[in-house]
Amino acid sequence: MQRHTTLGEFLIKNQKDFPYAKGELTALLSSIRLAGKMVNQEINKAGLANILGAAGNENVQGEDQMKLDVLANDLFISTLQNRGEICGIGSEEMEDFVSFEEEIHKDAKYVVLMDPLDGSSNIDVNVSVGTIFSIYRRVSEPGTPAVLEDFLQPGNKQVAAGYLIFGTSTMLVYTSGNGVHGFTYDPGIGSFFLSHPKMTIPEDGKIYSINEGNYVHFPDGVKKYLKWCQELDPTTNRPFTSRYIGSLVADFHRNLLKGGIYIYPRGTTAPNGKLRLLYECNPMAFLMEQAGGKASDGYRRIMDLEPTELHQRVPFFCGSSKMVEKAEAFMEEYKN
Ligand code: P6P
Repeated sequence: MQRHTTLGEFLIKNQKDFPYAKGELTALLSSIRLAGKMVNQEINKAGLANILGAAGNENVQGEDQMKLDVLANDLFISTLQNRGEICGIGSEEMEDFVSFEEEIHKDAKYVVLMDPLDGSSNIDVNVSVGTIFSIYRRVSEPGTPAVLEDFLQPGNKQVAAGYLIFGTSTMLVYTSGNGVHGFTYDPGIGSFFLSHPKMTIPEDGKIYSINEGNYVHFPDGVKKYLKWCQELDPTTNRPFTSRYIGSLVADFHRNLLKGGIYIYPRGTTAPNGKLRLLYECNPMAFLMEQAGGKASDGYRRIMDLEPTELHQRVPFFCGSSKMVEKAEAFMEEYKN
């Protein structure tokens, strides 16, 4: 009987691709898979279990912390802490990173940065949300507490990255530097199955994703690019289509499959843009480059930016290489 490969089987078959000790990536992704299943369970019953609505707290970003944000953060931390491979986690939902210092962590070589539930403001209206994760080898000595430098590494040092998207179906999409692979969750069996091997983004596209409500605050280069996208020119498939879900993982996933560009630029209300470098832009940039696309801050490659703070924000241009290059050309021409 023909059947799809499970995530576990795929990881075992391909662990030679992970340039470190055998089985470590499998263990890392297995714990993310387990936490993903638990978060999926909670999201699917959110409307019933009175876990909708703000938890009454604010996260470090000053945003209302939805109850599921808190739950997702706790689930991922408790699951990842039970692995010996990880010595610490940085999360959008926590001001500082946490360091794991139990006996099982004495040989831990990795740290994880994550946005446990991105786009969570969409939960109440039943729109797709996601989890984003980024994995690095620690730079400090194994057996010692994790330090900030373990987390403030440029994106080009990532060993793996991915996301879970909780949409019409739940998927886990990851890369460890050998292409991008997508797995769809079958809740009846409780397993993720390989549904999208070697995902690649079309070199060009005609979908642009940006919150045009902020138009008045955009840099001139973005304004000029948007007007270019909206001009009538059938020879270049214009006008393009505007699609913006307000959930980075959902917009990214659609563009990855169909081609397109996602832009969150700087603006007077967000002088450095809104998205965070370490646990949103870097992991998505790693995936995008592995899928044949590009990711920059409008000028510089995202994965070459040297981080200075755990929650720092950067402008984000990400998608089909030809679309990102066109937007960057406008940014260069109308630099302000
Ligand atoms: P705006 C969600 O809060 C998020 O971080 C991304 O998932 C999403 O693309 C963006 O912010 C939406 O921001 O300002 O357009 O509502």
